[in-house]
Amino acid sequence: MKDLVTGLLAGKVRPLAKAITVVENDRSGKRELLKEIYPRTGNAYLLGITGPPGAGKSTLTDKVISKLRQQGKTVGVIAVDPSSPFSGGAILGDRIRMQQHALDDGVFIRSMATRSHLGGLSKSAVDVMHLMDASGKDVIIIETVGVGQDEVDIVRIAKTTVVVMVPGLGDSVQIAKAGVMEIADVFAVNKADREGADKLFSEIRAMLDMIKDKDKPEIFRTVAVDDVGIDELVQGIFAHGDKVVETGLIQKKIAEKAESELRAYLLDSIMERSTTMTDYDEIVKRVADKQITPMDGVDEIFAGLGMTIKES
Ligand SMILES: Nc1nc2c(ncn2[C@@H]2O[C@H](COP(=O)(O)OP(=O)(O)OP(=O)(O)O)[C@@H](O)[C@H]2O)c(=O)[nH]1
Ligand SMILES: [Mg+2]
Repeated sequence: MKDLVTGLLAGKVRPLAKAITVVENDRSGKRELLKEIYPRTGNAYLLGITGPPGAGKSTLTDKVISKLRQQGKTVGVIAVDPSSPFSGGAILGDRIRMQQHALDDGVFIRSMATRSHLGGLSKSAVDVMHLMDASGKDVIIIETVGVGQDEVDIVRIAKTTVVVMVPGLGDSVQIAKAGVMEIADVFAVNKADREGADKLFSEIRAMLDMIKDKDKPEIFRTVAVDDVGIDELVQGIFAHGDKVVETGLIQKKIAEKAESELRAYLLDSIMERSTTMTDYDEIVKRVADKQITPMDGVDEIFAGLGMTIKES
């Protein structure tokens, strides 16, 4: 364990890979490992990239990695639950799309097909992020498919969140519905080589004008496959990061991140303990049979766990 931690903190590739396996598979030693490295985290630039399936997030990530490497920065990538029907066998798709970095020791890419059973960004994704952070990666990119809760979670974790949009997926109402207006720090209108990109650009701008009078996210046009617009996007990302630090918003973000992590562990730990209780199924059945309310069921579970709830 000591060697593992030392190697990891020194930025070595194999200890990092090994540590990730420990965390992902919930192996013994995970707790101790995280405890050792946790104080050494918090230095990486956490960059969220989210958007609908097949929007070109991985292709874009691949190009962003190249720019960051040119700037001498080391990069970690976590692709959470890549599940797009577009790339069919998405993890393989990610490998192919980012394989030019496979032999680069300054880049570490991990695809994870895991998701917390409660939905949202899985704990292990966050723990893997900590490992990469502690191993000294300058930038960690977290790619998530933007459907539902993940987007909200990534926003609580990342310093900057890029929302990737593509023409042809629907009108402005859908943009608004998806909730992306609230979470985007930077927009990338990708596949700008396609028809409808200008229209999408204007729609996003109009929507932002409607809901925000200051701190409007910048919108960039990109053609990820052709490496077009990536320089500007990367500049825009770091400009946002600078602003977050200048305005002091970073403190709020750090606190939110901690709370979000704590919450994930809290919920998981309660669920884990509850569902392994002997009479858990029995309680579920009684709720189904309308013998008790879900609220009473929770009281019984908590009582079974030796916890008491004060009436509020
Ligand atoms: N025309 C065009 N195609 C693009 C562009 N960027 C990506 N693509 C293509 O879009 C498809 C999906 O790209 P990915 O990078 O896998 O998209 P993704 O958002 O990561 O997909 P998932 O992670 O599976 O949701 C691939 O066939 C890419 O080659 C672009 O700018 N223009
Ligand atoms: Mg992808």
